Amino acid sequence: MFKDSFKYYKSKKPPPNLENVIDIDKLDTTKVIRVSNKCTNSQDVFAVGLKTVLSWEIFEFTDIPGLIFIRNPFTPVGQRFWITKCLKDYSKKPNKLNIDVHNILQSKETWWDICTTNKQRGTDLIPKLRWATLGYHHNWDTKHYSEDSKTEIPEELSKMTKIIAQSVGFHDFIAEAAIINYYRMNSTLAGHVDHSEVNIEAPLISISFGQTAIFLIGGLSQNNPANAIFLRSGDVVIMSGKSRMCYHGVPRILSTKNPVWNVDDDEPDNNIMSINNNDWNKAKVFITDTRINMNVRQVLKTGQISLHQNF
Ligand SMILES: O=C(O)CCC(=O)C(=O)O
Repeated sequence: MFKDSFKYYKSKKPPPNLENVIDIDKLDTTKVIRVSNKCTNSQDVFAVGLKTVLSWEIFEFTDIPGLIFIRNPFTPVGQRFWITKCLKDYSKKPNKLNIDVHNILQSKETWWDICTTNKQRGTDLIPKLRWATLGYHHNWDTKHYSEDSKTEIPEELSKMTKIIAQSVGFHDFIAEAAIINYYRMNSTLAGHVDHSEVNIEAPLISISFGQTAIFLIGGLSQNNPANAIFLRSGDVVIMSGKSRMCYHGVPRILSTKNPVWNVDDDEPDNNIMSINNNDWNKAKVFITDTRINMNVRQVLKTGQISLHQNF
């Protein structure tokens, strides 16, 4: 059962045995099959931090229909760009943050500014940021989206996720809502199903950066058994088809021994992606004990223009 596996992988004493966690690097062909890249538009990849499309390694899980895994398609500078974006830019207005309700920040203050300039307040504030919502803001209580609670999805995020969706055959994907999840080393995310979107035929794109997660995915009911999968920095999981409605969660964060974001770049011309070195030097410190997950969804059906329109 999902709950039992969650408890097992979350346990500190005794710690879990990780030998059954699916590791894409081991290329176990009983668990995953390689699939081809369906993206025909490969021009814009470097501008959004992705490696050349031809080099991507894409897999489908044999036991989990519709669950697709792209093994880190990001360049090292791409990783640095997205990590900095999530920490510095996506953690401020107009996006909504879990800490908004606590009125910890004064109106002009941002989480990033306080955490990077005020040691005393930063120590307390860093672990408090748990999520930011972009686009249609997910309402955690009602689990409904609303036209009254919506801001722009950043253009770079739309472009990057469109290329990823195309690569796995979803050519109409539009990013309309995103949750940026910030995990500390002791954070977990309880099992749940993402069913708020009107369009559940559209895939959900989940991108991981920083420290490694054990991602747990079960079946349509909590009573089904679950599979555990390592998600490392840059890895992309696409929940489509039957897997789109499966229980999933994150019972554990593990320290990575391979900080791929620090590697020198060997891709051509990444100048188009601008990251300020000063910002990166600060973000680099955060990411040593943080995991970030960008969880991007299409809300509306193709052709639907608002939630008010019946479709
Ligand atoms: O952090 C993850 O890998 C999963 C996040 C998630 O399931 C969600 O935001 O709904």
